[in-house]
Amino acid sequence: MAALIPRPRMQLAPGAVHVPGWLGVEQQRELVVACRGWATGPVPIRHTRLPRGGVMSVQTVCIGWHWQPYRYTRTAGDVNGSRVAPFPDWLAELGRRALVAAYEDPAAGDGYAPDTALVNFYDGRATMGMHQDKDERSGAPVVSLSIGDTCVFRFGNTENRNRPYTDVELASGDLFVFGGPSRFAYHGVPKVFPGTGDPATGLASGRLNLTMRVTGLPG
Ligand SMILES: O=C(O)CCC(=O)C(=O)O
Repeated sequence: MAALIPRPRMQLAPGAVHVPGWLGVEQQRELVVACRGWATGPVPIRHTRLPRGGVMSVQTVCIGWHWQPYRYTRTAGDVNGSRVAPFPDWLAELGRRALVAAYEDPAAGDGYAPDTALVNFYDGRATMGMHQDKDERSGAPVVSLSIGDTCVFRFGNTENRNRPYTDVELASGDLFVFGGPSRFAYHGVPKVFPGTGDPATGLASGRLNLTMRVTGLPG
């Protein structure tokens, strides 16, 4: 859906770039279909359990490598013990194109080889607290794609989860990349706005977010 007020590409901090409306509706539909497939197995989507007994409000399914607090494994010992679905080449290619678009540099995607993606589903009440993506042994950028309901994405600093931070709205089709000096910035999702997505994406309600990462792990 074309925005009434154009939303320009914006660099929030060095290495952290928001590209509104990067994915067209057809690409979003294809991603929704893929995510639905991964959500059913071999490792089904679930609410991640935290070591201190909490349960995350988002539902997550991983591909390539399975993330559980706070490590990556090939098999999902905290779910059903199965090996996660492989990370497809087409998604890695999408990741490379995302870097070219975000950094406006035709060479930005060269050598980028994401090997894991976390797919998060937010219902209208789900949120994600401020955290760093730091279980990867690589400083390669994180590529984030959003589909469905708009959310408030809070992008902070690399020191702690408090201010200074910037709130941006991530809408369906938006790309957000954080790499370079921003790679280990704290970030989170304090709010989702139910009913703001476009059902033409194939997602009738809720928000999907897919983050591609490079684990830096062997094999
Ligand atoms: O949903 C989002 O936009 C952010 C997801 C996120 O921070 C994560 O998966 O670590």
